[in-house]
Amino acid sequence: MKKKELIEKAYDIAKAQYAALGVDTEEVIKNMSKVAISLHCWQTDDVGGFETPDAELSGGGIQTTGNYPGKAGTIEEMRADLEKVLSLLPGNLRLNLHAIYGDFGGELVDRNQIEVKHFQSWIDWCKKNGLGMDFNASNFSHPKADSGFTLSSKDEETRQFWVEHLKRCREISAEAGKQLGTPCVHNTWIPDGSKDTPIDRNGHRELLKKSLDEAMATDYPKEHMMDAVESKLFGIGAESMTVGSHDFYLGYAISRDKMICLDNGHFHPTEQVGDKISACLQFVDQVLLHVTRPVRWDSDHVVTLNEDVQLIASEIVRNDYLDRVKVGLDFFDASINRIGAYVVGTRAAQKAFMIAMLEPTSSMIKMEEAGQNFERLAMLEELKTKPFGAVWDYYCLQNNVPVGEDYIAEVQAYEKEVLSKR
Ligand code: RNT
Ligand code: ZN
Repeated sequence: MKKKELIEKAYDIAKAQYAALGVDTEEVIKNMSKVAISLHCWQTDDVGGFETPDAELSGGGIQTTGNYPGKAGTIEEMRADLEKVLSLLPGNLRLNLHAIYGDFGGELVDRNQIEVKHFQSWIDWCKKNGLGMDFNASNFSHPKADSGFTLSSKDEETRQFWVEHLKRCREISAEAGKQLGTPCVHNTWIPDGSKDTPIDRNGHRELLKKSLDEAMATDYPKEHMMDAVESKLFGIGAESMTVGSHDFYLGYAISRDKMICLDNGHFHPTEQVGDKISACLQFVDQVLLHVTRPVRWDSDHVVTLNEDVQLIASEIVRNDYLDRVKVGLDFFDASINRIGAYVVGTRAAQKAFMIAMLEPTSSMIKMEEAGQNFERLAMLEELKTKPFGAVWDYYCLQNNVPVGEDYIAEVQAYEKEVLSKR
């Protein structure tokens, strides 16, 4: 039997099996277009950016490990890599850009000088590729971040420098959202914190609040840009205190009508971001996610289809929160083929959403409300071995992207033809 026929046949059987549970797989496939995943540009080059030719990630307690050959060194290489990635992914995608990835044309443009013109070619690229764009201020890999404090710095010049950076990033975001006709989510994450026990936690938090208020004083229409703030528990070199903790930013987001960004590598290892979504959404309008895979710490391993990611997706789908939760990815593994990393990680997140949609939620809520907890547990277990893969394969086939493991060969070919020659 031909491969295509096999996929279709398997899908027909799966469709009937899910129908028996009251789940319409055709509807699920249609609804997958509502899941927009923002592809973080920084997996292409280990968060290096284009400010200087050999830029490397430094500071801020985030780091890549590994030096697998073939990383993107120029904007052209990065775009070629992203285009390859896009060709291997089904579904609705966006681009998530960091400010250090501007099109600076070899000129040294400091962070407090960036302008829309440095990102116009990215906006055009997004338009050409049918993508929405999201954006991030870059408060790391810079001498003015070396002290460990940026927006919460007690050095007024340093603080002002980063306030200016953030202002400009928001302006660029608003313009990108305007031009592309879809709101650009601007996320603020800063590394500010202290390696050893600080005395004045409060002082830095007051400064961070002040800086954010100053930088966000300009209101942009929500159709153009939305602000998110990202908390963190700790970083390497900032083990004892993080200024922008979860309590801080949740309070900030609620009081200023901002989005809270939940990165699932930024909490105590037994906390689940999936559990936080419905809690936060009682009080904030929208949530931004950084989906990642923390291994023992905020290691930013490539996302896989694990229980944490599944709970996140299930919570969003069960509660019909797809329009209130924006999904971004945040991982950077320099030890494996970077294109492959994107495909594995993005597909894993997409699979989690599809699995969530294949759940007969309303009948399971009925069980729960009737106190049928054995039945609920049994269903949760049984659903794990339903033929999800057949629906996923069919979805990829319909989207004209490689089905199942077929993308491996495509990534290998790209490595041979392009990456290995860099
Ligand atoms: C760092 C945060 C932040 C970064 C990116 C590069 O711990 O997760 O989101 O990973 O902005
Ligand atoms: Zn993050």
